[in-house]
Amino acid sequence: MNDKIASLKSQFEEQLANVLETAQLEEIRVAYLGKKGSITDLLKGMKDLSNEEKKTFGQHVNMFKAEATEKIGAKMKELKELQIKKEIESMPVFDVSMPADTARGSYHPITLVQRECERIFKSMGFHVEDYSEIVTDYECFESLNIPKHHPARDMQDTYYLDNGQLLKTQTSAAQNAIYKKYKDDLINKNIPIKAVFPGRCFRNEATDACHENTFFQMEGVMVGKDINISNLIFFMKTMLSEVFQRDIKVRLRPGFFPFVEPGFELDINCLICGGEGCSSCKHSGWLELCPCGMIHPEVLKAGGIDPEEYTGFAFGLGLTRLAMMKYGIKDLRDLNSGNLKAMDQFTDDM
Ligand code: FA5
Repeated sequence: MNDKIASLKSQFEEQLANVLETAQLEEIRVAYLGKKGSITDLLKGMKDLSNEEKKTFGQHVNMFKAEATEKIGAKMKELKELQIKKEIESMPVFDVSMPADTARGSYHPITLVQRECERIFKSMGFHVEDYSEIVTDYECFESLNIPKHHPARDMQDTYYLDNGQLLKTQTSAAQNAIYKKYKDDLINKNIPIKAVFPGRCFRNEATDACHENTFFQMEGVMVGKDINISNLIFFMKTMLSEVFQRDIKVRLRPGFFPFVEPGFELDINCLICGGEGCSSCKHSGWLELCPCGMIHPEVLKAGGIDPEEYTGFAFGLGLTRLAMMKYGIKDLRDLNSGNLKAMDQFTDDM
């Protein structure tokens, strides 16, 4: 019987030495230690032995069983470690000294033109103000001489909240707050109000190459003694020549906005088609960019400023359209597309 153990042992050792995978090892475990395994069979065969033989043979079989169990366990550990090592070796090498990935992202074209405009107006003594995107009906319309049921509201349908507030349709919605914020300095210290306030605007309208439902404007106001249309034209011209760094053809034509009198539309010659007409400018050769005008007396009054003593101008620059012209983007909807590849080509690294 002991010979039987010895030959099984050497067979086991040989098989174990040739194992390369865990599945193979499991097969060996079952073949020797399983319910119908060879070692289990040896134990079962002991019933025919004498008590004395049972004692020594049983001892040897149990020693072999313990030894086989331990060796299978150790082999399993070894194979698993080998497997992990192989996986690690097959992973791509992470080299800390490699140069950084250059596709790091960049500022959005609208952010770039907004910052450029802020820089230009700051250099001319304007404050840059921030204002909320959710405003009241008073801020967006009534304080701007647009009472309820005024037809001018039809042009600026927007998204309303249950509490009656709305997503602002125009940056003009901040005018009233700005006048109230700075009027004391104007009245008591004769410091003119000079502020620009960029912001996101929302309108429920059909979109096309030059209209989005979400777009950016930058409002600007200047209020003081004897402010007139020449001042307005000067600031508009300076801003455009600084942004484009070259002469740009513009035209000023009458425009109606209830909060200015007189009011103008400032159009820019389409830089996509050079004025010949294309889908970006609705085939007119011109793009409405910056409506403006002299602030209506009722609007100054609503802001706590006496229109008999002070005058001012206001403008509402279409920042999204300015980015479109500056970067030659044919369809401004691309600007909201979130397509990094499309945007990357227009912008600098951060
Ligand atoms: C206004 O929003 C007035 N608040 C501007 C203003 C301010 C006039 C102060 C007088 C004094 P308008 O709706 O035209 O005006 O919009 C102004 C500019 O915003 C447009 O010339 C255009 O450049 C841009 N704009 C308007 N609607 C959209 C739109 N749907 N998509 C992209 N840009 C738009």
